[in-house]
Amino acid sequence: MSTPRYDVITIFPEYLSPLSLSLIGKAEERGLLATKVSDLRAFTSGVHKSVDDTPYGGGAGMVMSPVPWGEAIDVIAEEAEGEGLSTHTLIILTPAGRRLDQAFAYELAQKEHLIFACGRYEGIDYRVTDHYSTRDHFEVIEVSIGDYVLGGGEVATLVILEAVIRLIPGVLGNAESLKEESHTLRDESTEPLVEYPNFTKPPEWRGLEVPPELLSGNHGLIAKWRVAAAKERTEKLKDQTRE
Ligand code: 5OB
Repeated sequence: MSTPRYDVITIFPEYLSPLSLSLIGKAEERGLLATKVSDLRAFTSGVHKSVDDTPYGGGAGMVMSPVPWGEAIDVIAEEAEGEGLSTHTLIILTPAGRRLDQAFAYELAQKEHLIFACGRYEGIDYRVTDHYSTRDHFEVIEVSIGDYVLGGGEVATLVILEAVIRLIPGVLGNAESLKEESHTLRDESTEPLVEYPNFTKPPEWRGLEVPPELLSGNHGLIAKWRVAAAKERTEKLKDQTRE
């Protein structure tokens, strides 16, 4: 694949400043991907730079106008096409969208161009979803990061980008850390397990000892202990969401 590109459209560009830090920032410096944050207000006309209006049909709150969204998305798609990218995946952040999980993150990591539309207020006029769903070279996916309310899509975008970018070949130094991690770890019966607990030095801390199996040097014994510990941890987690 060509270098993937990640665009974010928001009325709070500074909210996305973590993109230039740490793993994502380093990956961009190494040329493994490109990111760009665009201010939705730059695509408004008039002195008030308004991006929202009252909902048709009445009700609380404000709805984001489709007009600046259409302008912004079209300009960004043209810019990406100028760089040789031919298909655009428009991601609209909404609690009504498909829930992010690890399998979905892998799917998104295969896309060459993601455009994140961060809504505020009561969301974006639904014609934006309808329009780009039928446009050539576009697909639209509404995405949620979980069943809770947020003020807007900005933090959800950061979560998705962090999950996706670390899956891009070359971004993580160690391919093993991708193989072994939580939600990928499975036992023989293929029930998904959370990760086993980890320990490091010192061997005793505040009266607590590291499980002796992990100090045994016996790799068969260690593997057995880890599967059992992961099962136990998975069961404990299930208990927390049972009444
Ligand atoms: N809550 N995922 C869960 C979300 C969300 C809220 C959003 C966007 C994605 O915007 C208000």
